[in-house]
Amino acid sequence: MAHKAGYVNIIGEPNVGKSTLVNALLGEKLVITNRKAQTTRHRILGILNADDHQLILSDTPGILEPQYKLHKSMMRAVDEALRDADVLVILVELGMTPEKSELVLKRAARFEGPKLLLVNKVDKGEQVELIATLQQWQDAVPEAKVAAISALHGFNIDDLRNWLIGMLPEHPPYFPKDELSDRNTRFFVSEMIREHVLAQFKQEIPYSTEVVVNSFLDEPAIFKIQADIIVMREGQKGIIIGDGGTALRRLGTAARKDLERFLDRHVFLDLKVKVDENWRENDAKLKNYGY
Ligand SMILES: Nc1nc2c(ncn2[C@@H]2O[C@H](COP(=O)(O)OP(=O)(O)OP(=O)(O)O)[C@@H](O)[C@H]2O)c(=O)[nH]1
Ligand SMILES: [Mg+2]
Repeated sequence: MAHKAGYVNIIGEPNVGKSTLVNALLGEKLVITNRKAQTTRHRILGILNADDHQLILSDTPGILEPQYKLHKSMMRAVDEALRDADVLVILVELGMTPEKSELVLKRAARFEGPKLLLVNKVDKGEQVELIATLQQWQDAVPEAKVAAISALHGFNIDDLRNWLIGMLPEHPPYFPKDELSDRNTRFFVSEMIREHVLAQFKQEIPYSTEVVVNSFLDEPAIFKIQADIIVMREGQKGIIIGDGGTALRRLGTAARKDLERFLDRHVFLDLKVKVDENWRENDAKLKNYGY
């Protein structure tokens, strides 16, 4: 039996649902999602394994005009995804138009392999609007197969998974068959903590925060995790800690519960908040933080 394997790389504007789509195709929550834009900062692979195929899904940061060095690193991750894709998925959402999607379409035009253009969040609109929208995208990207999905509600996801598997080239597996991602547990621990920062805090805080896991001790009955929440100003530190430490305690409790589910073990989570004014602009710091 011939084995199929390949990279299906998903690109699109911030917040269109790329990470939600990766989770939906995997059938489990791997990558973090949030209603705020710029949630994903790295390229992250999610791997779907079966006896005769290996579908490698690549989540990427949303495409934007870089404002600082962190953004530049995020856009390098997108460019890397354009280079090694076997299939490119261009994700847009209902309400967007090709005219206003130049940043994404220009990048997608550089890719010469098979393309899917998927209109996500179709649960939010009417049927007539959808038909016109699909036609608009088909005219703008004639070489792509265009389809409607709802990543959040699972609409067309099973069909999509089958199409994608059908489009994979014959190739031996790229990763051992028991691997679910190219990222390690420690990476997902820091992302889960950051997801709770995104969920609990507003305005500039999500964009100014990085989470660094300093120690991750696997002891018989418990994981002991110490992580720093890095922010850019004293004021942000004060907000994250909250009056008498209440906000930080709430964050710690919520993150710990998620981590216990993920690690299937009791977790002791020690969070510290630190200020590092220019981490988003400093090459050495970005490198140190994995960008
Ligand atoms: N109604 C609806 N909402 C969706 C759908 N898919 C995703 N969302 C929501 O859209 C928001 C953004 O989803 P993400 O998956 O984080 O989007 P993303 O493209 O990965 O965003 P960035 O990583 O910031 O670029 C979240 O609030 C999702 O729940 C959908 O099919 N329908
Ligand atoms: Mg994302």
